[in-house]
Amino acid sequence: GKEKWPRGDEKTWKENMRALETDVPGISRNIVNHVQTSLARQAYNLDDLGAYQAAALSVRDNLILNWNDTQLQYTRKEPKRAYYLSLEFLMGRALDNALLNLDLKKQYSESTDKLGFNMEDLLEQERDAALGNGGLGRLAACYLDSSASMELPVWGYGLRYKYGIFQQLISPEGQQLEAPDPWLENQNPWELPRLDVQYDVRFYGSADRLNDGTPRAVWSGGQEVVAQAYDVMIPGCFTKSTNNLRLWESKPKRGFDLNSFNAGDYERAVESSNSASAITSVLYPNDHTTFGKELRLKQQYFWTAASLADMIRRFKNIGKPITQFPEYVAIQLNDTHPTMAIPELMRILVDEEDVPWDTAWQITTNTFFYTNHTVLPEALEKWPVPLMQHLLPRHLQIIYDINMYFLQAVEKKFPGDRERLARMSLIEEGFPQQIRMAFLACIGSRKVNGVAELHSELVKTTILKDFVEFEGAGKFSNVTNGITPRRWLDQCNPELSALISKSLNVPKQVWLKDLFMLKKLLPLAEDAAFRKEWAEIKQRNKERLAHHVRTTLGLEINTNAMFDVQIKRLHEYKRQSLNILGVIHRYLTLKDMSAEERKKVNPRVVFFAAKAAPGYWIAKLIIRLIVNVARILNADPETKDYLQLYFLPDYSVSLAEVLIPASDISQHISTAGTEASGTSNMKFCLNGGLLLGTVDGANIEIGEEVGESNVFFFGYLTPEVEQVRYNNIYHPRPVEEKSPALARVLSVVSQGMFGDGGIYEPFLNTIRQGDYYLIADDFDSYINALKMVDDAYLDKEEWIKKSIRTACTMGKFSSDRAIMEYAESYWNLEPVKIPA
Ligand code: BZD
Repeated sequence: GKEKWPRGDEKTWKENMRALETDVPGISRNIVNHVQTSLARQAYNLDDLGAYQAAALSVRDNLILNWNDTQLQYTRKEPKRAYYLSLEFLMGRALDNALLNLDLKKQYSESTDKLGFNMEDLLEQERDAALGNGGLGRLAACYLDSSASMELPVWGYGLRYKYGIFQQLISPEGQQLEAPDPWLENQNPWELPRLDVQYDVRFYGSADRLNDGTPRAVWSGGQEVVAQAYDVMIPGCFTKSTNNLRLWESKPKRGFDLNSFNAGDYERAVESSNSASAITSVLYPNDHTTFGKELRLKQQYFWTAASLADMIRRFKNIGKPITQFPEYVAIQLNDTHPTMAIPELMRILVDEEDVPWDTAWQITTNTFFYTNHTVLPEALEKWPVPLMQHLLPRHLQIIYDINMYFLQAVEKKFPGDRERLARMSLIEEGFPQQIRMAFLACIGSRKVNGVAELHSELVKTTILKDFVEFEGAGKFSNVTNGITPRRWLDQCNPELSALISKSLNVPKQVWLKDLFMLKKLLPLAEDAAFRKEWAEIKQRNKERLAHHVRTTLGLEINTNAMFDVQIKRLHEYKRQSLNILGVIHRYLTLKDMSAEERKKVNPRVVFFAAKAAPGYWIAKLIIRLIVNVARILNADPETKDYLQLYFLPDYSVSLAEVLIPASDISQHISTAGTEASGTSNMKFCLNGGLLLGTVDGANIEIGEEVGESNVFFFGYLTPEVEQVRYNNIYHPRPVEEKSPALARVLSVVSQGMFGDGGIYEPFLNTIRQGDYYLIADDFDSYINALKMVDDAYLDKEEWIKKSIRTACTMGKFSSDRAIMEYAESYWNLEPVKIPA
């Protein structure tokens, strides 16, 4: 039957409801309207920033209309929903992406043109939303894009940090300095505050078991803060589907400390308001380690508690019994950061909903899914028991209870195996005792996955081996990461996208959502005219990058050289060190040559961009070395035409969008077995850059797709690494013996070729002693691979063929494929069509 209009005069409502503005006159009217009213400005005083803001607000209007229709449809249809819990969403800029997804790019350029502005310039006005550290946060952003594009009812939940990842500055000596990133300063047109969506979140206090024959307890006292929702609209590509990313901000509770006010202690009361706001003030800039910090645990609990309260409220609106929760809700845990959601759901079910323990555990373990992103032992999250006891006393009780029942079950399956119990306990013995979050996430989830084939195997055979033996292998599987081809091809490389559409003879609407179609272009690798167009686009992308570096840094880059790029967080395991030592080796080799010999060398420009965690001293030292090597190389008249080196400061999503399409070769050279997947490797290849890498993470699957002859692999393999490490400790050999070439490089560094050699000693010593990341062991193999790259580049036509073959076999790495795997094999989610 026809639904009744909820209130007032239906005709008056309907006549006045706005439709999407999709033609140039309508768009112009809307932009001017925002200039006049939302911004209170005029044509006379409008600058690029103002014009960007007005354009963004007008785009937002369209997003809101689609968002409203989407959410209404979800409410009506009551589909199962999935929630992606991530402490990080590294979104980058929104305007260009929204225009592409709404298919309004052309119209907006025309309109802004008419209003006297250049769209490209306006896009540059937007600050990156940089609420993430690296791959993990960017993956979350790609998955939101794909969820909306695949019309899946998925929401993201995260924190609205006032400060995103720090801005990186490089001092004249090459020291990394960190400045805050006040990204909200010029207002953020992409978020909607939801003043009606707020939850109280408790900390501290005490937990008293009722001991009335139920498992219930009462948690009271302590401090309460308010979680306030901000919504960010996530447009799908060429669909009305527009999902939501809900970010929480912490605020003091109104009338928060009446006692202090009444006692006339105004200052103390205001202080406690500061402590409430502090929870969401800053993103922790450490990837792979931030343990033991109380504020970090506060962030984690604040966010999971608010998100769960919101989900449960929404679930209750459909009026189903709580036991059906897992039939309507799936929650994906992005690493262990949201693991407190597991005891929190138990607390809600047991203490507030009066559900028996076993039923509650069943509901919980059918709701959660856990994605692991690292097997590095030092990166596994643990929280001190005393801290948990202090901050979240009820949750500690629940974790103890979960552990008790769990260990009872283990004991039953493996009677008398005390060592196994100690290994598998959620509580690690020590001073202090620590809670092992990966174990809690594992036993509290329905499925556990790694992010590439090799990594998922390593999860099963190393950190969670005992759990596979206990629960069976069926719970553990793989979903290889993916990237969105919208941002990472169409947006960042519009010319290549246009060439693909032209050559496939289909609009991009089709192939951008079915990336396997690129395979059809493979035969064109044999077509000289196509190759020429392909190569010209790469060349223009290189010039665009050179232009960017010229205007931002004032440096002049040789665009006739091979562009060799390594951009990622700075980490010993990612081995930027291997790359810079290789660059020094190349420099020494050039210096050894005669001027005549040098003329035969292929010129190369090496780019680095990387942020180091502020407290990661060795990582910062490696940056310092890169910067100082660059200074010497770029000024050496004998070699600078053949080898240039640049460290581009403040790596970000928008810098990646300029660098990636310009690369001829990119480096993904982690010690085998350490990089869970990597995702920029996929982005480079999709843009026709070749890959130089170790047999690690998703490199392996990229190799399988593009074929061995189109990638450059080197180095020890994962199964060999353990033995090499053992030998490095128990049967050490000097660097001179392992690699004379490397020994020479180390000696010129330590003798001061790049300034004060002494300061690099601590870094050099990590290679001389222990060499945990196998720098010396892999060096010769690496240099050999670089030589193969040089040789291959000499045959220009063959190189272009490799480039075409690489890009056209990247179908598997679309995040659309990845998100559909999650939807189908984990969440049991169906797409929801949004009617026009
Ligand atoms: O996750 C990365 C892995 O290192 C990559 O191999 C992988 O491709 C991506 C996506 O799966 N991990 C991170 O980026 N991790 C973090 O940024 C992080 C942040 C905070 C705390 C711990 C880790």
